[in-house]
Amino acid sequence: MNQQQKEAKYPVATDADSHRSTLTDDPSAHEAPAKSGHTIPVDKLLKTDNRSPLTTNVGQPIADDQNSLRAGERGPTLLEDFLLREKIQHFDHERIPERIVHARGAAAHGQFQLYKSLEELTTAKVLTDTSSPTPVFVRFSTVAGSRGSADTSRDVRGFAVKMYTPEGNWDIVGNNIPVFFIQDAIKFPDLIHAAKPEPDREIPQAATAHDTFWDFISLTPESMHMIMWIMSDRSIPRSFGMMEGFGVHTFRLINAQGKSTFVKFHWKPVLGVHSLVWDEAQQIAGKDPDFHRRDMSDSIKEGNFLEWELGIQTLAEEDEQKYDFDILDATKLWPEELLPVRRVGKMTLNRNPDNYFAETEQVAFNTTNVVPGISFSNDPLLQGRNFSYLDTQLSRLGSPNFTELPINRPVASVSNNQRDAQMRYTIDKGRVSYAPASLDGHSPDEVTPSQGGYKTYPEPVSGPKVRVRSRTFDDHYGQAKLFWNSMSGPEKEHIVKALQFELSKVETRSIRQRMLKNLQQVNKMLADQVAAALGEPETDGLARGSADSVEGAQKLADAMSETTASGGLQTSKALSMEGQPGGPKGRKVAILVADNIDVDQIVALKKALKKAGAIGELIGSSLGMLSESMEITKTFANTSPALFDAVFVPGGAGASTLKSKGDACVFLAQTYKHGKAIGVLGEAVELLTKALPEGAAFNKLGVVSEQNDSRQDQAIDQFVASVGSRHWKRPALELVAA
Ligand code: HDD
Repeated sequence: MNQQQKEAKYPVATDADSHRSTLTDDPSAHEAPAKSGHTIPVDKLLKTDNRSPLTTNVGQPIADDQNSLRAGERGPTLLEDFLLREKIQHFDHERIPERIVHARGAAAHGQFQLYKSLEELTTAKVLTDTSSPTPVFVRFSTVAGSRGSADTSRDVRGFAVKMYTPEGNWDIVGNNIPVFFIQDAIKFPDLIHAAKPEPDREIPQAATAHDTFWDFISLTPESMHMIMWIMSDRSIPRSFGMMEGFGVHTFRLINAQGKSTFVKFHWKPVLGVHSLVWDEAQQIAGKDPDFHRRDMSDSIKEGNFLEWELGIQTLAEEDEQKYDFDILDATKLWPEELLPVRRVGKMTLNRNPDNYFAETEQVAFNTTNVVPGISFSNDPLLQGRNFSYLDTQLSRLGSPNFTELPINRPVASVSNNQRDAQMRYTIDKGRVSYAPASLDGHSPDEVTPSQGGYKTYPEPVSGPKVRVRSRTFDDHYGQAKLFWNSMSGPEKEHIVKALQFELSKVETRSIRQRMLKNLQQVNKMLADQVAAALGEPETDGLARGSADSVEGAQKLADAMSETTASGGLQTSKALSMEGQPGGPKGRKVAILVADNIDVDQIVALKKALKKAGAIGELIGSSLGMLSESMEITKTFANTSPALFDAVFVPGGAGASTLKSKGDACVFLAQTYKHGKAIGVLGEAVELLTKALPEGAAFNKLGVVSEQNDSRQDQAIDQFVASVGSRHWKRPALELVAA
């Protein structure tokens, strides 16, 4: 490269673009791009300038970054080459340990806006001050897989929210399931060791379908309620924005009079709760392992922000013992029919992080990050978590100064006598780093509770020191039954199939049999259906019947159990995903195309989709322009129907060409099988006839087909309206070859 070429590639820096990121708190000192929402410390530290001259980490300008320093053109590399050594050594140390659980995650920035002050319940400013929104950073994760595993593994999803409040950071470190596997934190290492890949061969990755997991579960009946959730479609969400979030534990809110109220936190997605089916989840894991994180960042980029309402369930202190479940037991939920969820504010995720490592990887959540007016209950799982999070950040991020990392810094000012340690950035002035101190620049003053200082709720406690589990935690099956009873027929079928899949992968028969015994405690029909797939005898002489047959499906739908520990409820509507708000918003439609397809219909469809908040993507045999303004962005080879919520084929001669393409037929057949919306117009109706078996649904159950030109607009509207719905009961499903 001659000098002129070099200058063209690396333009000479001007004063305006030569600054680097610094640690000043003055936002005007940087040229951070315009952002929506509030500024938090991480924004102020954003390095926006990549056009300045290349330098080492101490600012020495670098003239040649392509060649190391050698003794002679073909000679050995010299130790003197400090440029080579700095670059390679920095690279050698780039990785930090991944999280011990929840290693794979994706995050976004946003804000929380409270609707109305909750001052009757709490003094927390974030829950009493409606005047301005609180900045938030939210990380979603899977639990068992490594950082490079797939998004759509069957797993709990972490739902960790960091609120940068004026009284310090408040973290709700929750999941998308309201209960947990175990009641006591002392069992957490066992649970995770059992769920993670088996230690001899490190198999399987990001999957619970293996012996050690089910061995532990089969010997841990308290996990059965959680198992019902995990085996339901809740553990394979359609997108992060279509999941509920739960704080899981019982917390306390404390008001200005010092009165405490028990509380559970919920995040209710505005788009409703929706899931994939297992077949899709497995395909997506291969076709697009980044499915969820891509969906979130694309949605935000397109202005389709993700939204949840914060919900609270509250319980008066004096009602602590009112129900037949213990509110300190994290394997139990509070049925919403008994204790309704009050929606108190809205969280909107509207900005993608700028740098995965600096923000999403380095963010550190902690259940002890609470603010005045919010406190803990004695839930033994929460108490153990309150120890674990700070501890894990120390080893993962390497120093107690991890709170100084930009993403972890509070907006509230920090002032104390803690000093030094590795990677300290703050430069504390003066001689005083102790209290009490009389010397100049004396220590920061304590803040009394009346001035807003944090005060632990003075709950009276007494009793002998004992290692026991309270008898009030004894009921392990009652709420598992409530969950089972509350499922619709198709939801029950999906649970059965998930258990059949998982347990059939367990190699040790005694573990499978022990699991069947546990399942019998939840529901005999459920256990029998699973036993059938495992080649085990029926348990109770109950007629087995395949869930695939109409009678079998009905029997399963009708199979109920007598509940306990559920406050007298036999079912709870809130537990089922059926009847959730739905529709096309946030959905993706595959539009199959070939040369000479009807472009006007695509224009009309895209317009209708846009209006409904959905998007359409063109899929053809190769990339390229279909018309002057319409681009084919995916090929049959690089995508899959599993990545879309619906499929549409316009009419025209091109639709007839698609008839000779097996790929197009598979696209339609699989979309039919997975119960998703299909729209075909004109000549494409014949394509659909070819793709589906005899007896399949046409013009009903989410399949829209219209040959008549004059009715195409209505057909498009009808198709768009059915995008986002699933039709589980389509005829001839067992004949579909896909
Ligand atoms: Fe945990 C991470 C949620 C029980 C110990 N946990 C972690 C994350 C979430 C949860 C969302 C990821 C945070 C992030 O995105 O960085 N954990 C839960 C929930 C639980 C739960 C909802 C039960 C109700 N966890 C739990 C127990 C323990 C831990 C009982 C230990 C006693 N969890 C950890 C951890 C992690 C973690 C080892 C790993 C990475 C991290 O903390 O920052 O400390």
